[in-house]
Amino acid sequence: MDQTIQAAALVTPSERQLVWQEMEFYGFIHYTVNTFTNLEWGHGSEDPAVFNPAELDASQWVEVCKSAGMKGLILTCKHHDGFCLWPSRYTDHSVKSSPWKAGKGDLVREVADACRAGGIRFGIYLSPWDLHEPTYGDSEAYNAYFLNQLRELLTEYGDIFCVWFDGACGEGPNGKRQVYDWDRYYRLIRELQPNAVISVCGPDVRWCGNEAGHTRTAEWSVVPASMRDNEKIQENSQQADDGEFAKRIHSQDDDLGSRDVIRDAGELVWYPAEVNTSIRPGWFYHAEEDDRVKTLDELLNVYVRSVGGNAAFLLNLPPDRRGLIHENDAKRMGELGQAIRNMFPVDLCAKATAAASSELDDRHGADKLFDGNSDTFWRPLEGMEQAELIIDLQEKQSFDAIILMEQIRLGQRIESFVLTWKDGEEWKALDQGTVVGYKRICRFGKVSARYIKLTITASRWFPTLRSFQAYLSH
Ligand code: FUL
Repeated sequence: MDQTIQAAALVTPSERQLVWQEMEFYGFIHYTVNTFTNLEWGHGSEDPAVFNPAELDASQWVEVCKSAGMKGLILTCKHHDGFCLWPSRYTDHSVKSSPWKAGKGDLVREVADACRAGGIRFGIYLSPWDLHEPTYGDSEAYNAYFLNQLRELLTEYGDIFCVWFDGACGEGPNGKRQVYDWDRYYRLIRELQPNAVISVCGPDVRWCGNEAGHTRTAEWSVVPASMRDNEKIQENSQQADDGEFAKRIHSQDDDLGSRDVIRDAGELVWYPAEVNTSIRPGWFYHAEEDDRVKTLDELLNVYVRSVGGNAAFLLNLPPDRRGLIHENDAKRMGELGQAIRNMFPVDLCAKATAAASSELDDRHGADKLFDGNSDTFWRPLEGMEQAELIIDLQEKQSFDAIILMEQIRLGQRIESFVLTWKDGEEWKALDQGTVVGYKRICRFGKVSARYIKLTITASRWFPTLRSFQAYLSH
């Protein structure tokens, strides 16, 4: 048995990464002075007086997110222009200098409270790059400023599920050069919000490498430790506000974790992917994009390929100058939620049984695929890299989707699989794929069958499976 492959199979997620992965789909809110100046990247010299939404309603944002089935929301508390959506003690460049609520407003609080009231989780985006703050570029002084701001956000707004650090910086050769003290930022987050994941320029959640919603055919959560290198993440991030970056799809390699890649990669880490894109071309609201909201098909496609492709889906919704998510976007989100519910209405495997080519013992039998318990799972004997499961639906049923989930507490192991269905005495092709990981959604033309076969054609050391579900969309 190849030592590297066994070592790869043994790389497992932290508890915070497991909890985060179960969130699957959550929202991004880009809001700041840019919303009022019609820019994507502010300059840092904006007058806080421009920030004055008359109808801002954070509970509408939360309701829109929930209508699509999102389980959380991340707010740009400070974007690159440096304007703070909370009344930070460390700068006046914030909502307290704006006419909104006569300078008494705190948008971070309003959003955090609305999330809590609506039963979804709250996360923060704090841009390390800051075009306003005078200490930026004086590395030590700015690091102290940044840590102070982080401390405010991490101590005054309740539970935070995610701290999202952007890699973008476009200052060019004549710009200020700030050396970020990432380790101190991370230590503070671990101390104050130990359950929060640190994403993108952080060790817990990996940026998928593009902003266009492109997904990999095989998304590995076990990748070389070098993927966590912030310098590299920053190099690949947006460098200029030219409207082009968000459309580019191949900003990173398509294969980050196959046997060929990991064999000589040295240390491996659990670093699962997040796919982030915006519902419109821009991250911030622009009235001229009101008719350029992504179509339902486009959004569904990204949803299935990300959530159903071992990644999480972070979808941006930019509120407008009123302080509301525009009607067109809100409508599309409602449609998306409905379409997702229609795709997976009732699990047809509730009464199914299964026969496996190998089972470790009774506690890891194939019946565990259908018990709805996220802790239990099927696994074969050690060293069985290939396996076969025949699922008996008890009667003939029609279905057009199958969901597979590995028990990722034990790592990510499946490398390829084939699904077939029994037609008389013949097994006919249904679908095939590469990795499974947390979740793989397989969709195909409707078939009617009593028996389905899952053949795991390659895996690392031995595969696990926590759930097998079948659905007929309507
Ligand atoms: C990028 C930023 O430059 C964009 O403005 C946006 O915040 C996006 C999520 O990340 O790198």
